[in-house]
Amino acid sequence: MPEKFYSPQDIEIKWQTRWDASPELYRASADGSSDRPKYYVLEMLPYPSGNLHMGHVRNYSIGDALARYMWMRGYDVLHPMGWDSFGMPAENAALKFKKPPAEWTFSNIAAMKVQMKRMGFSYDWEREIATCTPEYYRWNQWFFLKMFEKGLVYRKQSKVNWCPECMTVLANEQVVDGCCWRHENTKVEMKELEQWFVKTTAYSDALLDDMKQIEAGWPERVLTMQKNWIGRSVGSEIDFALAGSAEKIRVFTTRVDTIYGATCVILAPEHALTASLVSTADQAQLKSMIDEQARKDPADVEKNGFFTGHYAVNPFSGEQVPIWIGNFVLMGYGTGAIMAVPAHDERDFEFCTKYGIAIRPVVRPVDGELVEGVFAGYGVVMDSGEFTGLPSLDARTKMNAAALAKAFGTAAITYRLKDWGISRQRYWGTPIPMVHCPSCGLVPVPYDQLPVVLPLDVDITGAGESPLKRVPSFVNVSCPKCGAPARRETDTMDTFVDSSWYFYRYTDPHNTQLPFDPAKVAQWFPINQYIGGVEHAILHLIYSRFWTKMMRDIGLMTNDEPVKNLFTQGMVIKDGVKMSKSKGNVVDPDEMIAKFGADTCRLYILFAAPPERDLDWRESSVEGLHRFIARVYRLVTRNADRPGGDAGETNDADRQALRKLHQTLDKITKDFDSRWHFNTSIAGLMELTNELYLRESAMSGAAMRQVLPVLVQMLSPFAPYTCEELWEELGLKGPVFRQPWPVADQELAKEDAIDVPVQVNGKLRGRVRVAIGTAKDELERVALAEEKVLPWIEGKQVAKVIVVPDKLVNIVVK
Ligand code: ANZ
Ligand code: ZN
Ligand code: ZN
Repeated sequence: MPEKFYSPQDIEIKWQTRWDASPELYRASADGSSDRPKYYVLEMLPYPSGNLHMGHVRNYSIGDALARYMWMRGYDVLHPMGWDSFGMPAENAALKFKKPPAEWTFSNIAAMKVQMKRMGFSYDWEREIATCTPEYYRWNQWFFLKMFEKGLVYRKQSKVNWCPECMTVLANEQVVDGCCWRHENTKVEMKELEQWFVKTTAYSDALLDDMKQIEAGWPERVLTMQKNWIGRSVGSEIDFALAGSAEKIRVFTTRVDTIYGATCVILAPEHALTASLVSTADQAQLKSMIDEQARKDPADVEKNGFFTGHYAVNPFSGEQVPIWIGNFVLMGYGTGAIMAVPAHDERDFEFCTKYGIAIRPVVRPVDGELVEGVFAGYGVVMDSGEFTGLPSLDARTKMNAAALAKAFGTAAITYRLKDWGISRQRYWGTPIPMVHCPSCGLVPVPYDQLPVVLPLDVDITGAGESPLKRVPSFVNVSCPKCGAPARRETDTMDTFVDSSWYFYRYTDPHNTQLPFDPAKVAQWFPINQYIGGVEHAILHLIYSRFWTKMMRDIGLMTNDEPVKNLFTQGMVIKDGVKMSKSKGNVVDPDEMIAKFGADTCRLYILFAAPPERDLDWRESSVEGLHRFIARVYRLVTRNADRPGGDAGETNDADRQALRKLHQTLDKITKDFDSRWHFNTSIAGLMELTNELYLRESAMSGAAMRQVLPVLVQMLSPFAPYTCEELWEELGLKGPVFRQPWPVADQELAKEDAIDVPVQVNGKLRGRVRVAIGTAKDELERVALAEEKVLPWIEGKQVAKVIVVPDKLVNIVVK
């Protein structure tokens, strides 16, 4: 058969039409009847902005290659996709284009779904979910009620960003340099509102301890980030009495062993006692400190503070120390009050030096004298009453015991992790299912009244506390308890709620009785492989882990962790910066598809860098990949109907080709099973193709018919369209990605010749190619005659030749 011209558009449209007509191709067994082992591969679901960007394409090309490979390896593969479709951009778009957020969102979803299908991603679209549909978000509400019953959600006063010009609450992303995103010169104010919180801190220890279960499958860097985010600190809480009063100030310290060196107590500006201790003259200063703390990262601000005029009593020494207010002490951590020990803590040192507060060392290094400056390590305690002479850690234990015995303190653990504020004063999100009744107070919406449906006819003006507040039909309800006129909660949920459990819903997306059937989750969880960007290392992945533990504790599952293996892919970079709309350097996947086809696009994105590394986009290499796949196409089509003959009669070209084939197969199988260096997998396929071009005419038809299907199958996870077409050209029954993955024949893969390095006096001077197992004296003879080696031994006396067969020749000359 003459070779065919590679026309990706025709091929891809043809197969896409066929795949669309047979959705069962990509369907995992719904009822667990399949006897294949289960494999759940998941990519992070996108926000439907309207366009796939190359970051998505990369994420999904990696996942799709894996999913197709796992099908071929004999698994029942769950590979779903959905839309993280609540959130602010829809409201911004509504303001800009005067289009309802729902309409904008659903048309974006439709457009992106077309793009995803065009890319040839093998999703089971019957499991598709969109988090902005009542069918989905009713379960957010259901979980909210369950957590409310368990005391895992509660209300408290908390601050929000408020633009006095817009008269609206701003999300953190809408605050630019302390000003409103729409009013460059309007300073954002902080406003106290009652808000809903989820008690993530109830699981602080579980979130840390269960890392053991996932440590083998998660990047270490992500685990470290989570560990720091949770920030468990072991220490003590100690009460300092307020001199001349019954009031006590409780401080948190990790270094109680330094307490005899405490030379002042510092309160956070928002500490409960501050207001009463600060003189009228200093109230203004206090207020500006509070404002600044709300807006700026304390790490970026110079330390400052002032003396209150009051004193606190060190319970160990009885000493009176001044009480200060300090901007680097945070109310949200520990107790909001510290004892400052400037001799042993850098931050305290900076503060006390600035204000001339005494510095008194009380710990010295175990083997040495104290030197100038701060000594922050553990050591031996000195000048500390009965504790003098103890090593730091012993002193800590004894001091904790003493504090407990005398009832002025205790050992204590504190965490950096805070409860999760989920209230948003926005429209496009899940309504919080609560009602405020003037006589009953807070009343949860009964389960049988879920979902609380988000009204669609809402005027988005960008003003007011929340758009929902202006929808009377939504706000005015009768109390579910007493029937009296009541007011519906208008806060909606943070969109991170939606993404905290979506992957469970994929196992049972149409369930109307429960978020999912626990039996189905038991079949598929934990997720075998989750793939996404490292920017989700903390929030999304901590919330998901929290949500799993919460769901486990209400009896929906037995697994402690949602994700067994996590893979974080690198960014897509162009001209030195991240490819993004705001940088104006995006390459549009649609344009690439139109020019080269989806297969080339997928091949390029997997070839250009190992998946975990950043990928530097280069247009010229895209063409290289396109030439490669066209080469494969021509090779296969022109050899597809070469007469077979007996497989037995192999010639030398056959042997060379088969060797390369099985070496490549071995390599690609290993790449999939270990580190996913698809770039080298694809490079291997290029080498194999070159080899086949070289041997083509000498090869037997039988060998060719052995080689081509395997080549096509190996390429198919990366370039599914072209490979499906070639499979058909070869007269084989498809689909190619449901064929069993071939097994590399190690015998055929074995090299029969080998390169042996030749050294002269221990320095590498050349190599010789010999048959494997060449005898010592023959190897020595060849090495001594090697052209590159000759100049180094000519005119010298060969004293000795050391020969290690197949490995090395070392010639010693004098
Ligand atoms: C006295 C002391 C002496 C401290 C010393 C450290 C070294 P980590 O390890 O990060 O948990 N601290 C406590 N509460 C604070 C707050 N609300 N705002 C700012 N700083 C606070 O840090 C614990 C240490 O941070 C505590 O131990 C306290 O300073 C400070 F040689 O107490 B330490
Ligand atoms: Zn504004
Ligand atoms: Zn009531």
